[in-house]
Amino acid sequence: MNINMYQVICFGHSGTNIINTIKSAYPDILCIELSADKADIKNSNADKNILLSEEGLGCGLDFDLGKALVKQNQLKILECIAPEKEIILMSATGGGCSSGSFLELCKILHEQNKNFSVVVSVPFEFEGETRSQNTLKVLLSILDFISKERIFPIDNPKEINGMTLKEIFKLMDKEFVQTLKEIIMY
Ligand SMILES: Nc1nc2c(ncn2[C@@H]2O[C@H](COP(=O)(O)OP(=O)(O)OP(=O)(O)O)[C@@H](O)[C@H]2O)c(=O)[nH]1
Ligand SMILES: [Mg+2]
Repeated sequence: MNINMYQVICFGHSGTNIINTIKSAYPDILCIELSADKADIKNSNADKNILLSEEGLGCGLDFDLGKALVKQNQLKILECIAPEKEIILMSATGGGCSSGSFLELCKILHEQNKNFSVVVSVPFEFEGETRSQNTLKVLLSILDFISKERIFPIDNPKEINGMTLKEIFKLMDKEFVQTLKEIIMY
């Protein structure tokens, strides 16, 4: 299994947790974190971290802001991407970065004729309408930028009774790592 051939790009708060879980399993894989929230960048074990906004307060679930910030930082982001490595974007969609920034980067990579895969999860219904709407926007447009064979969905756990949100998301982080492993082994 040659993890040196791959690079992983993640988004927002969930992105930091996904990357940190990946890094504890595969310390040598190149990871890039994009977030508008300076706390995510501070907590991140990624090799490269890009703070998308100077304020550093996150996107506040604003999909369009997440998109705009990636557009503004396009050159900086493209500079961080290793040209020789396969690109895997991973996102727990629902937030401003994890939906808007993620979708905008898919669009940019498509325009640059770069091949990439995506691994995505969707928010739980109980997380509210705004998050569902953000995810819906991703799902409605993503096929404009990538074919469905390159999209790897993460299922939400069915049995969550008695678990805290933190425990649930930790479980999902592990699913992202498992899917990464499957992509690499394939
Ligand atoms: N795998 C995983 N998913 C998470 C975690 N925390 C939250 N999520 C999921 O990820 C979705 C997006 O949340 P965040 O990552 O916090 O969103 P964000 O991109 O930081 O949003 P903004 O602050 O608006 O930019 C949520 O709706 C949850 O479903 C986590 O630690 N791991
Ligand atoms: Mg956030």
